[in-house]
Amino acid sequence: MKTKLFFYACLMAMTISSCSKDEKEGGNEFTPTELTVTGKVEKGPFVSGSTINMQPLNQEMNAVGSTYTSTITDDAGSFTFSAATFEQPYARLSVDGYFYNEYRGELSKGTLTLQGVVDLRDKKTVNVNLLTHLKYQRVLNLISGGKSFTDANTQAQEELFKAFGLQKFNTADASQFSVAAGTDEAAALIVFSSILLSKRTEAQFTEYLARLSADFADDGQFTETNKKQLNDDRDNVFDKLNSIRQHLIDRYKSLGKDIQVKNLNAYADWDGNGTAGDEAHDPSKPINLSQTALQVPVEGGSYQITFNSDVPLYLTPRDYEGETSVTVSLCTIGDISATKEIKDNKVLITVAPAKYIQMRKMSIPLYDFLGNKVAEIEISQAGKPDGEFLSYNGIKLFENIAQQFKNGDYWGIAFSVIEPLNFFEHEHNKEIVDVAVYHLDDVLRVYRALAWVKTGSTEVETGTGRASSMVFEEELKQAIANLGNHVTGNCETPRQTALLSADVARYTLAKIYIMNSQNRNEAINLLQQITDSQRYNQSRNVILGFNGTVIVDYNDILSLLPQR
Ligand SMILES: [Ca+2]
Ligand SMILES: [Ca+2]
Repeated sequence: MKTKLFFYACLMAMTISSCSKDEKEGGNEFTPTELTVTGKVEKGPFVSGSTINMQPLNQEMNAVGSTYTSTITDDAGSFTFSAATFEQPYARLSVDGYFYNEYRGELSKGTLTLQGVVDLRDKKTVNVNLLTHLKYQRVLNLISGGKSFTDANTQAQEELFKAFGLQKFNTADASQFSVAAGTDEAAALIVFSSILLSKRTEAQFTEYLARLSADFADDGQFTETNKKQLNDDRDNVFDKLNSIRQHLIDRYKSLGKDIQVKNLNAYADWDGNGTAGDEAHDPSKPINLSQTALQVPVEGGSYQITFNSDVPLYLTPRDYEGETSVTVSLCTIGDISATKEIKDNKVLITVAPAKYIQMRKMSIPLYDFLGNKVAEIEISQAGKPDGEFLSYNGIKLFENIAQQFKNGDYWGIAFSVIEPLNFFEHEHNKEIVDVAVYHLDDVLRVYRALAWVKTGSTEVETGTGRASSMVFEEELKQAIANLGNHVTGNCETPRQTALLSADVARYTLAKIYIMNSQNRNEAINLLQQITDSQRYNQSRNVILGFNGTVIVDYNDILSLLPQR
């Protein structure tokens, strides 16, 4: 299990209002100007009292003049720098404080420093966030290499966005991204920040940011080691996105602000192909399969299904943790045995010969990279009439029943079926198909009732108390309806013991009527159904037996019927 620990970054949104009188946007000339810089820490991580520094810079990004210091003055993270005169339009902003840890839903235990370098001529909202922080050193390096602030800032951003597959956001400067804005950019920033924070402690996070900043600063790229770490971070964050999103919404709500946050799935390069957000299937572009259902014969076969899809498809969902096999205690319920692979927009399926007695069905879901099920192929395979159906437990149970009948241990049978019957009742509710293999629940109920008949008692234990054996009437009627009309005869295998004939249920119910002096006519009727079936005669007289021990004999039935 991945740890639940998660940190969210401190993100500052700083609006900068300027009273500059003589700006030349985009140019290098700048008239010394008095500016009032007001800002806002959006996320409330920088609680009241956290420090904000603003250092004026020259074109070479060297500090000029003294540093201005301010503090966060409210829970919303607002701050103001009183009016000051700037010789150049550049400033480094740095904030030091506690931040909201979204994974834990509490404030961080340690502080964090974030920086950004800004062009104060930009009248738009200027935010300092993890994006601006990570590109900060790179911008400085490029400027010291001779680039203008604008060129350096543009290049550093393009390099950084490329590293995270965020190229489509190139046109908007990261300093305009705002986590609370409800936009695509906000979502991208949230996911980006989440990936960097991942499950780190504050100390680890600070160290990691320093490492990444230094790596990115030299050439606008991350080393293979850091790339791998970032990929691991990305993978770690994937299944936390919903909680991250909710934590953000809740956090802002507690601060009195309702924010919108987009579904975060589309804002990281989950499949590592260089583009974020191209992993999810677009439902408006239907996926066409050449076939959506296969009817496979007993002997199996190989099939090829072609598809076209807007995104690559996968046979297993993301974070797949192996087969979840349904284990059923008495029946072997194997899925259809099939191998499958996807190759060149084709699903190749090879189905093995059927092993099981019953018709089997399975579906092969197809997923996009994010694990959304986007299509499905249904497969059904005919059952093998003499195929397997008992599990090890099933074999043991029916071996035991046969042995107990042989030994005359009828009480033992009556009680040994209680647990498996409870199990079946449970499984019935879940609609697991095993009982339908051969209505093994009905089979067990017939054996239970027959065992009580064999004890000679009309007062029985039902598992919930004592009752008349008439209590078995309804379930025996159900068994007569459900079980096959064939000869069970002398059972030599657990399989034969399990495939009980409805005739045994008819006999058992008739005996119960007779023993309880009830429904005499119906008893006769049931017994006559057995004799009229022509399934038995004087030489084929075993209706039920176990390895030579006869339990129900045709002659027993004849003796119960009135002489014609
Ligand atoms: Ca590097
Ligand atoms: Ca991608």
